[in-house]
Amino acid sequence: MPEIILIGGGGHARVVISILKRLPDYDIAGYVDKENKGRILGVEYMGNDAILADIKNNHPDCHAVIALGSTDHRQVKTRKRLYEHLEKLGFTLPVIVSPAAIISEDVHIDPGTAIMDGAIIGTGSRIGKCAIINTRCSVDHDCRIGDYVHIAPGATLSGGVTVGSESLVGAGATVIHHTTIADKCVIGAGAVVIRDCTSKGTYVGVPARLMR
Ligand code: JB2
Repeated sequence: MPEIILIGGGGHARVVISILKRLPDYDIAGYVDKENKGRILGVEYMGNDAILADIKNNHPDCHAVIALGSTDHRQVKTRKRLYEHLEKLGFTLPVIVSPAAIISEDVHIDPGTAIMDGAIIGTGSRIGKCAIINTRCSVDHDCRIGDYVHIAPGATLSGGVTVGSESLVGAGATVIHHTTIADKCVIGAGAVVIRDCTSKGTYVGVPARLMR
């Protein structure tokens, strides 16, 4: 079985580990974090990011999953930086799909993206690289989700929604059908988006409005 390492050893990483353990696909070799958090769910600490090149040299077929999930916008930048670094080092970043997710026919998901427990992806949807479709999200038919996007737990995207790259959709937010969210937007938890969010910024409330 191919080996996989996790990048990050926090809350989201523990959720990813619990999914990986239910999949028949990988042996978890360890996790890489800025800090040594000891064993997490039985997974050993390997070192900080400086060790990644050595890991790749010693385990040429090792895969990697970026397991940082915070809805803090800085974390999106960190995930992007780490993804580009891991690609340069030659790691493969597979798509991780929870066995408890439902993925319809004719869905395309780019590398490095994780689909968590209870998520539903409707037919015709396209999901970019290194995105997180978190626990119990609903992404209905024909959605377009950009690179590094995080759809937080319980968010609902109706059919034909576009979410631009590096955007975050907060927990429990609702986005009505055929609306577009620009790149680098943050949609607050529980917000209801009924109009396009055309410029980068933070949108909150019901209906969602750009915060000044
Ligand atoms: O550059 C980095 C780096 N920056 C932060 N490289 C590596 N290898 N690791 C990094 N980290 C590590 O990510 C931190 O040291 C920390 O251990 C981990 C982030 O953990 P935290 O628990 O703070 O956040 P999370 O992203 O795992 O989970 C948050 O977001 C999820 C979506 C939590 O708030 C969860 O509750 C939430 N479900």
